[in-house]
Amino acid sequence: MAEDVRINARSTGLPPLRIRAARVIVTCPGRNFVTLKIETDQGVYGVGDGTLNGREKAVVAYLEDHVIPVLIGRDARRIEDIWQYLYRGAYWRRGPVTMRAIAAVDMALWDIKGKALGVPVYDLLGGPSRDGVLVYGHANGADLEETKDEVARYLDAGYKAIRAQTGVPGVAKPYGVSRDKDFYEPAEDELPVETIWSTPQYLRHAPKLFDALRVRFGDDVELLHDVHHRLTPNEAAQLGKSLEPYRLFWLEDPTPAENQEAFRLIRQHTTTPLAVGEVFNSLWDAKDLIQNQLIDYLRATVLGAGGITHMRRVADFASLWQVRTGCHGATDLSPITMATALHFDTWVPNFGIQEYMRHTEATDAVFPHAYWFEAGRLHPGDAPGHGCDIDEALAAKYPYAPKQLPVARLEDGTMWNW
Ligand code: KDG
Ligand code: MG
Repeated sequence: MAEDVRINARSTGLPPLRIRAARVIVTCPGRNFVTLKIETDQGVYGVGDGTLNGREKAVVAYLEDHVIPVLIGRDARRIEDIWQYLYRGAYWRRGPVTMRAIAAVDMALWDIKGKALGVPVYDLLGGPSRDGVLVYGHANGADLEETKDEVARYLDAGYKAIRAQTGVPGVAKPYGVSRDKDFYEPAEDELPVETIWSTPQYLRHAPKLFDALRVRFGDDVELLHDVHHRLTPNEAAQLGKSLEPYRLFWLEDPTPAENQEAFRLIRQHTTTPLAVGEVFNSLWDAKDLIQNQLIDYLRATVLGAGGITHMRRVADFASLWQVRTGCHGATDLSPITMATALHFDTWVPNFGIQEYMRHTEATDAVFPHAYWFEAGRLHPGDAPGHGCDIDEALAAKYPYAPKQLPVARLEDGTMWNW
C-alpha cells in the first residue's frame, strides 16, 4: 500500500494510535441521542456526543459524509491537530451542526487518550481544582404553590442551587414547566408544538415567584431562572431590576444574544447576574459579551462549542474578565457530554456552576457512566478517559424517532422566540 502522505497521518516519536474505524450510533431511549464511536488499531476506543435537539440527522450526515472519511488512518493522539483540521479545514466553519460534529470527535479523542494512558480526563487537563462540581437542578410547577413544593423536593434531595420556573397565568405551555416533574424534555412531537407567549403577564408574575421562594426558603439556597430568549433588552432590564431583592445566582438568556451589544443596555440597569450562551458554538459568539463584561456566566459547553479543545480556550479567555463557566446540561446533552463536562468542570479554574437535568433510567442504562451525585455536587469518577460508554445492544432497541422543539407565538399570532 502507498505511504500515507497526509501530514497528520505521519507519527511523532510516540507510537501512533491509528484510527481504524468510526461510526455513528443513533438511539432514542425516550429522546434521540447521536453518538460517535472511534476505534483505534490498538483496540482502545472512545465515544463522543453529537446530539443536536430536533436536528439530529443533520449532525449524523455531517459526521458520516464529511468527518469520518478524513479521520481514518490519523493518529488519535493528535487531538489538537485533528481539531484544527476539522475547524480550519472546513471552509464553511462554525454553526451548531459543524461544531457538534467536531465536539463528538474531540470528546472521543480525549476519551481514547485517557484510556490509553490509564488516567481520567481531568488529570490530562491539569488535575482537579475542586472536590465536586456544584450543580443546579430544575424545579418547576404549574403555579406558585406547586413550584414552591418542587423547590422543597430538590432541597430535600440535597441540591444547593435550584432553577425555578413556573406557569404564568394566561400562558399555555410556558417554557420550563413539564408534565413529568423528574424529567423535562421539550422536543415532544414530530412537528413543532405551537406555544403562546405573553411578555406583560410574565413580567408581572416572575417576581412573585422569587418573592414567595425567599419567604418560604430564606437566603441560603441559590436560585436561578431562565427567560429562554423571550424579552427585548429593555424588558430584560426591567425584569433584572425587579428581581434584585431576591438575589438570584443568575438570570439566564434574558434576550437573544445574536446582538451581543444589546446586553449593554441590560447591564446598565441591573446588578442581577446574567448568564448566556447555551446556543453559542464558539468563542466568537461570546467575545464581546465577555470582554465588555456584559455577562457573569457563560453557558457554552463541550457539546455546543466544539469539545474540550475549544472550551478550555473559551474559559481561559473568559477568566481574564472574571466571567465564570455555567455549562449547559439539559437532557438533550447525552450522558457522554455530562461526563466530559464534569471532567472539564473539575479542572477549569474559573468554574461557576454546572446545569444538571437528570436523564431517565432508560438513558442512563444505554450510557453507563462513572459520575455520581452527592449533596448537591456531581463527581466525575476516576475511570480512565471520560468514564462514559454506550451499550450498543441496548441502544439498538431504541430506534430513532423524529421529534422537534416547540415554537412560540405572541397572543396576536406573531412568531416569537421559543
Ligand atoms: O434543546 C433545548 C434545551 O437544551 C433548552 O431548552 C434547555 O434552556 C435550556 C436550559 O437552560 O437547560
Ligand atoms: Mg436555558
